Amino acid sequence: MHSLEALIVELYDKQVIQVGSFKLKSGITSPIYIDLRVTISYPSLLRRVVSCLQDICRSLSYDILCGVPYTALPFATLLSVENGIPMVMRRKEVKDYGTKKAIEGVFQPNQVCLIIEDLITSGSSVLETLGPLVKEGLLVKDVVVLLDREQGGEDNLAKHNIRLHSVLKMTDILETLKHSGRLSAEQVDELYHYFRSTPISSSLPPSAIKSGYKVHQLSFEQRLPLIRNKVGRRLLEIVLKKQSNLIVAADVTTSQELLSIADEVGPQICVLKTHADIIQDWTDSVSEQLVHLAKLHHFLIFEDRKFADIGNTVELQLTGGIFHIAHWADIVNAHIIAGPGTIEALSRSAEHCGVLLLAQMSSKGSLTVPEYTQKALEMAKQYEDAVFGFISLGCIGEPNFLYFTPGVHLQERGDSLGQQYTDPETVIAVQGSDMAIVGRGIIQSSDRRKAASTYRKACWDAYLQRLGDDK
Ligand code: S5P
Repeated sequence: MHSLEALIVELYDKQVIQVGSFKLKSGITSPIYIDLRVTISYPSLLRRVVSCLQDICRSLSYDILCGVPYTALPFATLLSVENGIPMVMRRKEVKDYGTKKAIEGVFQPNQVCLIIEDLITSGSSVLETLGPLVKEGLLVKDVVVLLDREQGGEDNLAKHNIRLHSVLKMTDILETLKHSGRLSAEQVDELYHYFRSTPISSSLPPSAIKSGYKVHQLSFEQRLPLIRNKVGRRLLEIVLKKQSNLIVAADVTTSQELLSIADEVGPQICVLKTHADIIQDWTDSVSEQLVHLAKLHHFLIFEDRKFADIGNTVELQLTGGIFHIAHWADIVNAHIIAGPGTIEALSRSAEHCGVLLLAQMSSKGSLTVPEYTQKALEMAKQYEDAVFGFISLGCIGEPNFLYFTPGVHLQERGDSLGQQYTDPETVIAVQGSDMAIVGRGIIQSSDRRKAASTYRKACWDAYLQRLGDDK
C-alpha cells in the first residue's frame, strides 16, 4: 500500500477519523469527525504524520516555525527539533495586554514564518494565528496542514496571499477508506453528498452567505490591532476578557433604577448604554456612581445621545448643559445628517471618547437607504482616530470597524412604535454584527441578572458560530 494510503487507514483504525453523526463546535452536524489530538497517544503514528509534513516543508523556504495551538504544537515541535529550525508559539488564552506576549519565542521582524496546522476547514484557526504573527512583523507565505477538508480554507488563505500545502485531502481519505474496505461505497457516497451540499467557504449557515451583509471571520483578537481608536481597542480587550459582546440599553427614568441595573447586569456586559436625558433626577453624582460601577464591573459607558447638529452646537451639547457627557462617557454616537462638522466637533472635544456613527436604524421606515449607509462609511474613514464603529443592522464594512446592532430580542418581534427586533444569532452569526444592544429584553425581565446571562451566552455563541471554527 502507498504510504499515504497506509497513513489514512491507520488514522481510521486508531479512531482519529470517525464516521457517524457529530455535532461540531459551530453547531452544525457532520457525518465525519477527525480528531488529530489522538495522534499524541501513538508515537509511531505521530512520527509518521510528522514525516509526511516534513516532506512538504523540505520544498519551502522559511526561517521559523509556528504551530497553530493546540493540536499542531507537537507537530511543529518535532519538525523544529528534527530540522534545527527555531519555533515560536502563539498564546491561545485571552491575553492580558502589556504583561503577556502574544507570540512567545525569539524572532526578528521580517523573518519568514511557516505555519503548521493539523486540519483546515474554512481557515479561521490559521487566520487567528496569522494576525498576531503579522502584527509582530513576521512574514507568512505558506501554511502546511496534515489534512484539508476542502471546505474553503485554501481560497480563504489565498485572499491573504498565503499558499496552502496539504498532506491529505478529504477526497483522498474517502477514496482510500472505500478501497481499503473500511467504508462501504454507499457510506462514501453519503459523505460526498454531505461535502457537496455543505459548501463551507465558512461553516456558517447558508443564510449568512445570502444575507447581503459582509460576514467577517476574523476573531476579535485579530481585529484588535486593526482598530485605530483607543476606546475601541479597550472595548475589545473587555469583550475578550469577559467573553461578552452584550450591551444593555438601560432605558429607565430614575437614577436609582439606572444604577441598580448597572450593578445587576454589570458582570455580564461589555458596555452599558444610557440615555441621560430620560433620567428625571440626573446630577453629577449619578455619573460619578456610574463610573464607579463601570470600573467595578469592568464595562464601558455609552451615552446614546445621537448628536446631529452643526459642529459648534454639538461641542456645547457634549461638554456643557447639566449632563457634561464628555466627562463620563467612553462612547458617544452621531448622525451623519449634518455632515462632517458633527464628527469633527466630537473628535476634537471628546479625546477620551470613541465615536459610533449611525449608518442604519432598527426602526420601521428608517430613511437610512444604502447610499446613506455608504456615506456613513466614507465619513468614518475620514475620522478613523475618533470613529471606531457603527450603529448598523449587521456588518456593513471592513474589519477595522466594529458593528453595533440595536433591536435585539429573544422573544418579541417588535413594539407598537416601530421598533423591529431580530434575535442574537441572526444579528451576529448571519448579519455579521459584533455587539448586540438589548434593552427591554433584559430590563423588563423579572430576573435581570439571569436574563443578562442568557443574552450574553446567546450573543457570544453566535460570535463563535460566525468564526466557523468547527474543530
Ligand atoms: O436604530 C436604533 C438605534 C438605537 S441606538 N434603534 C434603537 O433601538 N436604538 C437604541 O437601542 C434605542 O434608543 C434603545 O435605547 C435601544 C433599544 O432598546 P429596546 O428596548 O428596543 O431593546
